[in-house]
Amino acid sequence: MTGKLPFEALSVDTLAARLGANEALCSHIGKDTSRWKVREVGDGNLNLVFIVEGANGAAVVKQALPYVRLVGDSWPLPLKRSFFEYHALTRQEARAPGSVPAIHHFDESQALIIMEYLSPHIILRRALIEGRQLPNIARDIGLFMARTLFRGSDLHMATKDRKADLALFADNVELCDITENLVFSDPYFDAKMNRHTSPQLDSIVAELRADRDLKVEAQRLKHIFAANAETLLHGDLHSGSIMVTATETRMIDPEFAFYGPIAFDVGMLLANFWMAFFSQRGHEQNGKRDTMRAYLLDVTVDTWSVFRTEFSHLWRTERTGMLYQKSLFEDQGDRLGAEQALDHMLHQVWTDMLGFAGVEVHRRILGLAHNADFETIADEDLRATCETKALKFGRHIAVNRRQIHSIDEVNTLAALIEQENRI
Ligand code: SR1
Ligand code: MG
Repeated sequence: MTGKLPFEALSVDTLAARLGANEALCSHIGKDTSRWKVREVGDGNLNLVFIVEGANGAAVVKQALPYVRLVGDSWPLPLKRSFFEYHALTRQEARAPGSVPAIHHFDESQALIIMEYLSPHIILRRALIEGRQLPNIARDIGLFMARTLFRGSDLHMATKDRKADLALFADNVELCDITENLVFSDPYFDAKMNRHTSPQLDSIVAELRADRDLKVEAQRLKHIFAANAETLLHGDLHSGSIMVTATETRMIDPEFAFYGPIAFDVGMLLANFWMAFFSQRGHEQNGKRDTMRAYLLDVTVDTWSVFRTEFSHLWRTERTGMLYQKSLFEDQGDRLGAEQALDHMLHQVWTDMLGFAGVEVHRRILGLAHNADFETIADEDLRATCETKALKFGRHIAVNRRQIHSIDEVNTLAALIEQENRI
């Protein structure tokens, strides 16, 4: 395919004819298209995703559609998100090598990326719903976040390069707009596309929407999200954007990438572990999930700890950008000054991270885009019980984030709410 043809969505039936001459694809899976097997496996909210198997291997072909797949063509969405995804993947690979799928080919006009087929990886969210404990996720995701978020910022990059990237990703307007509305505003009023488990949640939903402190906090967080262009974010780092095996972890789908606050990726990710925690009660048909619950809380502790430790390490060894220059601190014999500034920064990330986590929990239960952790609980009363606990937890950490000082404190609260002893 040349890059000049007008956009046309691929299908299982047309893919081999359309991409049969693509050198990158052929070199990875074999050029005999009569032996290609194509499956469409996309179950996300936005795009088409195909797995193409040939005589010599397999690859993934991901193509953006000119609308939101979840809603249909009544909600147009530009193809350029594929461009941002491609550029985010190349930066993530450079900053955290081995953490994302390898890119084989990018075609801007067809909005498609051909990339490594990760096998036998499955989506992390699915693994957590099934009650599987992955030993390395906290380490792998904690490192990924620290490395990409530190190395994409003015703490590390040459200011000219960072400003060029800031300008490049600033055009990802429509995907930012989705987050700005779906995460920070829609859950807190009766927005058109919202839905929730009804009638079970009706009263708590009304309570949350009437909660002035919560609404103000959500808008303060939206303000930080929109105004604090600190680093290149993944932008949609939830457990559905991570693929795992027992030992390997890869981050996928950074089409929401843009320059925003460090705390956003961290908060969204931890929120998804806390939602997995609160949903376990709904997945206990084959036995109690007590050890899974304990595992999930341990994962939040370890992820935060790995993130903090690696971020601190990079602060001490790779602080080459224009912020908190070594010339002001270490080079003046003031190592403690640099440590003080680091503490300050990590404290800010901690506080904002809790807020972002709180609103992420809310939007997955009250907004348009729900998650399978709760959605796959068929018994609606049981689902609503799990969701109610998560909503209370989310409200508490968002509104009280400045008074919460440790992740153990957060997890003690989560455990008490889960046991219905608190709030
Ligand atoms: C209309 S898109 C809904 C959600 O799907 C994506 O994965 C993002 O999380 C977005 O908010
Ligand atoms: Mg996605």
